[in-house]
Amino acid sequence: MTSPVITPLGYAAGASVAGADLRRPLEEDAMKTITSAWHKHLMLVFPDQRLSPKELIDFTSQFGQVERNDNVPYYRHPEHPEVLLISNKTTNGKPSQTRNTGRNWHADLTYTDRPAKGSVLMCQEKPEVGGDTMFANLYMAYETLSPTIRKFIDTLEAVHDITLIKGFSRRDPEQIKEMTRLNPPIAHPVVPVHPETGKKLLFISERIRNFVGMTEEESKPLLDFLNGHATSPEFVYRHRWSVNDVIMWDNRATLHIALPDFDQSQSRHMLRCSLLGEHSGYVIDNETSEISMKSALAAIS
Ligand SMILES: O=C(O)CCC(=O)C(=O)O
Ligand SMILES: [Fe+2]
Repeated sequence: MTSPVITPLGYAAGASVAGADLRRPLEEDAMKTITSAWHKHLMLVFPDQRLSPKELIDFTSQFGQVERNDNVPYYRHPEHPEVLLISNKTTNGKPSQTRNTGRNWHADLTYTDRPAKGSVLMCQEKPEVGGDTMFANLYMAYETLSPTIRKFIDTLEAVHDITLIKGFSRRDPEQIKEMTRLNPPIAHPVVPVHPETGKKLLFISERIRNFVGMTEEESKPLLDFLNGHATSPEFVYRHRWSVNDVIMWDNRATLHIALPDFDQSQSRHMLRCSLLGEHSGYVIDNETSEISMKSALAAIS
């Protein structure tokens, strides 16, 4: 079989992969080509793939262990817990709880102790125009910071908080309660080393509340700066979907955002599988937040 052909789509991220049929197991050579393109381009597009949920899981499982989504146990495919339904379609007259998923810059599952290694998203239905998804390259974000700020953030940890998902408070109250219980605030390093490429990156997100040891007030200007910097247009690839696109991103080295730039009366229906990431971070317990509280009080006294 011929090797897949990789064509870059953007400078910061994105490449398309032709000549691979994702319904079949990838041969060793194809796997090597795709994995190295994934690390280099961070986000790959496989056009014209029409996968069943099971085939999507099987494809994903070639890159690692597939996440079962136990931390967000509501939006799963009824027969396949590994598959999340990201959709604006109503079911039994009820609006979908995922109709506004991904509306701020984030990486998947950073509110858990195993942020996803990668995610695979397949487009089954899309609006006539818009409904694009953007990806930002977090290596470039880190490498373009000044040495002084890099030194300051190199040892920082950030508190990721599920309640900062945009539109979270408008979801079903019972589900909010349970998801908040399952996912207490958790700290992850701001500058991790990517386990496969060995490179440092800026692991920022709009779902961070504060930096560990800093108050929210102290954290906000730096957070705003780092989020704005990481998502500068020159670090971003914007994907305009076609039906039957399967995309796969490196969730450890990118942020993404799903844009609401489309006619909401038209269907947008996607299936997502994620890869289980490595263990990272620690839950913010009372003692840690007490330290933040004391410094917050010190700041105003
Ligand atoms: O619907 C999209 O384009 C992406 C939504 C999202 O953030 C995700 O599936 O992880
Ligand atoms: Fe996401």
